[in-house]
Amino acid sequence: MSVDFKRSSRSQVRAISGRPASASTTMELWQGLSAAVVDKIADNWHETTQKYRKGRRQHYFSAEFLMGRALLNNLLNLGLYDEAREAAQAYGVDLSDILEQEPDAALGNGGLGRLAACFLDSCATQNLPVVGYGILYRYGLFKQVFDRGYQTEHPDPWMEEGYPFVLRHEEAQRVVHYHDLTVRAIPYDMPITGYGTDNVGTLRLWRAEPMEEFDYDAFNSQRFTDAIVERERTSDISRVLYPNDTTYEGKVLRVRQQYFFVSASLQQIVDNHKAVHGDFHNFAEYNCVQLNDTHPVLAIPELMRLLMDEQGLGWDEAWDIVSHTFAYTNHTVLAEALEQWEISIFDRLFPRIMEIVYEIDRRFRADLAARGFDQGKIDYMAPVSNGHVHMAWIACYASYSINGVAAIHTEILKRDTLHDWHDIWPERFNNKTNGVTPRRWLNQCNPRLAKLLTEVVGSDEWVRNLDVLAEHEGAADDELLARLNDIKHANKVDFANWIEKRQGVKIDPDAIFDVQIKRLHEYKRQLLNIMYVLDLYFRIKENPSLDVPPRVFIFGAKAAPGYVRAKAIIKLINEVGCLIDNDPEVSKLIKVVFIENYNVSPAEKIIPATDVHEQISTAGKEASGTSNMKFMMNGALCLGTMDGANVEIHEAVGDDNAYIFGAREEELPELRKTYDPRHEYETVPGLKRVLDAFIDGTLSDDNSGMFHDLRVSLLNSNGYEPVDVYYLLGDFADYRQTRDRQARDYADRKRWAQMCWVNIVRSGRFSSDRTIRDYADGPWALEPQAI
Ligand code: AZC
Repeated sequence: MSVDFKRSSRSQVRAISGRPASASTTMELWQGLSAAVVDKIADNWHETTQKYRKGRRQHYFSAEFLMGRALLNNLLNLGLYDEAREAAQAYGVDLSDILEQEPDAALGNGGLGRLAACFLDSCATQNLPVVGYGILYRYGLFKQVFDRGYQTEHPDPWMEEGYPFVLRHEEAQRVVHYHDLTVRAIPYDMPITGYGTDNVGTLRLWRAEPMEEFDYDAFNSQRFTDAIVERERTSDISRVLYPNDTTYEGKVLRVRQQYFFVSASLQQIVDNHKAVHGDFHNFAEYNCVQLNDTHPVLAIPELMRLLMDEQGLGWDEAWDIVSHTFAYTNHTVLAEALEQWEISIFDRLFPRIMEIVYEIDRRFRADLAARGFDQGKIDYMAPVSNGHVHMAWIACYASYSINGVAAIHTEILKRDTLHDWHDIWPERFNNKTNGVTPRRWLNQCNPRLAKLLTEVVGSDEWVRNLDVLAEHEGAADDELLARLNDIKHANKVDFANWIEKRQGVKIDPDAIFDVQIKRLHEYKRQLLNIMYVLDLYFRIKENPSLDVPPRVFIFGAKAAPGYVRAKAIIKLINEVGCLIDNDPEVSKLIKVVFIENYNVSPAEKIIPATDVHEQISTAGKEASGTSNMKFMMNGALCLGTMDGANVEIHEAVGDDNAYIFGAREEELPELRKTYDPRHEYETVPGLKRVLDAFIDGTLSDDNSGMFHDLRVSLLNSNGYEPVDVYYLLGDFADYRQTRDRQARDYADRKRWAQMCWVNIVRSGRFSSDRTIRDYADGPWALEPQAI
């Protein structure tokens, strides 16, 4: 077998480059190794696909899959790592240099997309018959480049040089009809290998192509450009991922994308069911579809259409199937994320779908009226109202299961966001606390810690069953704790080298690495973080002999291109970084580093090197968070509010092993009644100095006024929106105190390591294997199907 893979990769490289491996570029070596992986799994992949066609299966619909890199993950899953390393050596190259060639498949924005990727990994590892369906975006999430501290956005043509991990299946294409356009949907399949199993799952990504290569009539009649334009209009559909995270944008092209992939996927599912089972009476017994947020909710009317118009079922029959097929996951309580589309858009793109939505609406209204609801409530909850189609309401009405992504989030859905639906159909609601895959987020990204865990457990069982770690909590003797500290230090040295090479910044591996990595959003409060740093700067200026441990404050965040305030916060963070760098005294103690173009691959470098992770959202706003779980597994300590999954992490490790601060979700309504940010500004130590620095020339925003606006958003009512919506000034004092205390605690290296160990061994419940088991045992009712 070993000769096998090496030989196969050699011939793949030769076939790709047309040269001997020793004369091929590193990129070609990556291509060749990747192709050899696909070659290796092809038979198992086919067998898995055939097997899954016949039994009950789950279809995971998501507009985003944030996969990151594939080669290393596959090598480790398949046990081919050592052979690949030897092969690389034979070509005179380091395997790690080859791996660095791979572009990130950044087909997602953040948490929601990365969650989908972790889920696929867990489904494959547990032999569950699950297929992911999404869009093969030609351009992934934009590349972020800083220009004088400002974010600029650049296209990410991630597969332009060829990408061996997606396989085009022209023979399985479908046709998607819009009122004004007909396109072909071509599936590209990505193999999803699991750890320690032969099963290979599938992620099917659809790409839009014109019905014919070119409109030859247009060519012949001298309308060359018309022909090209028509072609482009089609390719537009799968051209670009919309770069918004938790905000809804009512772009026609976006709703076209949504319809495109759900229609193509459902056509395939319906055809397959018919081929295997003959008719549709048992469709919902064999198929369930998980809707990852509202983005794929058009699948509901589209399945109605397929069953009625193409398969000849009546409405009631079709509705009975539809209402037993779909399950809906909500990922946010932010009002600005709830998708609603103007009726006129639906009328224009797919009038038949609009007709079906109206009929759903009519029946919903009749149903509620019969239950005695008043007109006001019916209008609010109805699928169609105020000239808009409400995607979340359709999802709630048609789905047999509705879930939130952490315990507190699900409670907020039941109590507030979706409480009207909960009143009527409480049995539909359930919680599925998120998880992350320990393959990528521990075994792969932190080989030193992985080795230690394998030693402690006595095998690599923990990679497939993270819960076993809990049995070894008592293993933490002095020697183990010292090793844990050494591992963290070595990882910090690696990160320091990586960031120096990448961005030219030097950091001290002996400093505390304090990290906040996530999308830039006001509710996530990166602004609160940098306000603390600025306050610390002033405290050190005031008293240069202040006894503070050296610290590096590390940020990674992209802002949606149109989110002006988020971009101002990025600039502010970079400016505070400059202020510190230019100060010879302060820069000896603290430093700010902004990881440019933060993505999955940089996360794999920073997480194993982190001492402290910031999870500081306003309580009630972060549905779950998932980086918190990755950090926990890698032995970093949480500095966080009681929000999202932080609540459950805190529950798992206790007060002694996490740093919790800030107003609680249940306290906030009462606190708000008397909240006066001005008063905080005047009285809370440090606040005034920090906020005044936004406007007194300490920091430069090039006279754009953007820092002034940030200050206004916290202090003065501008008459349009409430002040300090996210309660930064209210939480500042507690944050400062807790963060200071945490930094002091770092000095007791043994005690600190003990806390890290507790976090690691108790992270089992945050494995996505547990989450997927919860789905499989619950709403999916799914059994493993090993080949
Ligand atoms: C995110 C939530 O903000 C985050 O808290 C959660 O952990 C994650 O989903 C996975 O459930 N939401 C999104 O990314 N939402 C959108 C619409 O992008």
